[in-house]
Amino acid sequence: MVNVIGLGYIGLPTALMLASHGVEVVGTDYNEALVATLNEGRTTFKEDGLEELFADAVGAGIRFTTEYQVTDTYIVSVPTPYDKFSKKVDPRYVVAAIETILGRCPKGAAIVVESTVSPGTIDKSIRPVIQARGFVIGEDIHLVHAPERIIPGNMVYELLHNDRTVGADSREVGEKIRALYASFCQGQIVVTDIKTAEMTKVVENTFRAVNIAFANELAKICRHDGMDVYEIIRICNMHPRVNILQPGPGVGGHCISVDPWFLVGDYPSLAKVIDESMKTNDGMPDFVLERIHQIMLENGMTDTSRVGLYGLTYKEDVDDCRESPTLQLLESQARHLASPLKCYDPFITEDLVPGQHHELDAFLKDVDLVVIMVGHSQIRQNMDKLAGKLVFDTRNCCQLPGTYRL
Ligand code: SAJ
Repeated sequence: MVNVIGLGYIGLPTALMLASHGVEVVGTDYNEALVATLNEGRTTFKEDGLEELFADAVGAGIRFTTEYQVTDTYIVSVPTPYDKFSKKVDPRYVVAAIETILGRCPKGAAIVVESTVSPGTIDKSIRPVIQARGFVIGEDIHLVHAPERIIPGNMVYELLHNDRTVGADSREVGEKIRALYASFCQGQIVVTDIKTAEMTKVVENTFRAVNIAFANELAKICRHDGMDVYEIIRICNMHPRVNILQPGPGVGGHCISVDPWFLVGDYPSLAKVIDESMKTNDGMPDFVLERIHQIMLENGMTDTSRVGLYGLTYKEDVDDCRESPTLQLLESQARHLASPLKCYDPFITEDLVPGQHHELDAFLKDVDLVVIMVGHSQIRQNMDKLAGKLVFDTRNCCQLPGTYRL
């Protein structure tokens, strides 16, 4: 039996996938409300194919509980935030989960850490915790790091098809865990050592962050001198060895906006390009705010309460607002201006911020300048509703004449 600890964006789909492929699984989370929701037969976030996967897993006998189980295999997928001052990974949730596991696991159990950690974290923060309890690693406990690579918005497909990395101290344990993931994963599963696995995960997300920062910097250069950044990137990307990502209003989510900081925190004098890139991306919500002011000035607008931000989530067609550029922009704006901007997101039903609407038509009626912060399918399919409004599109998805861009 596999006990999956942490039933969030990664742990839940992983547990469901294992269960629906014949593995006996118990999912554990300390959040009682979350466990109750799952036990009532409801999923806790929206994702293509998740409902069907959930039904399959429930049919196959998956159980959800707040209790840690006694078993020989644990998968830990709890959050790893970063300390905003030191920029280093904060492994406290992983450590707490491991300590609880150690309180009940049998001798010889394998603990697979899926949570993203910076290179060396398992050596520095996890091994000492295990050793302090008198366990011999490699005999009493086997440690594995198997970081996840699935992208929100396409998680179920990517869980099945992406290649994976398994880092272990010994080949034998690595192969055992590879076989577990191979129960559902159709991609290649590379077995390597733990520190390499830690570093590859952080590097993958850093590569994407740096590429987006490059696109954001190009957007600023092009804005400065009246060039069309989207057309320039489109043409450059026709070169067989160029692949530039898209500029945007900032970088959110719990991965690309967080993981690269781990390298800056651990290697401050070496990670220069990464540091600058993260600052560029973090500065984008303020850049958008400045553009909003310029556009208001150009159009003789003075009332900020007639400005509306479309989209609160960190990217299109997900319901996740962690590190969302819109929330960062609103925080910045609150420090400068009296009346709050209006906002709306079809994926966010609860009241999250002041000035929030819950219906597209009412939102549009209430504003003169619409700022597209997120290119949800909803707005892409309803562009005609923006006719007659001033539109500032930070995602390059609106073709209406006169649309302002980054
Ligand atoms: N973004 C841009 N321009 C782009 C692409 C993205 O501004 O061209 C922005 C998005 O709007 C969003 C942020 O970047 O705010 C991050 O979104 P994303 O779609 O790039 O990535 P995530 O955070 O949803 O998922 C990433 C993925 N990593 C890589 O592609 C290397 C995913 O595969 C990882 O599993 C995930 O991080 C994770 O959990 O680490």
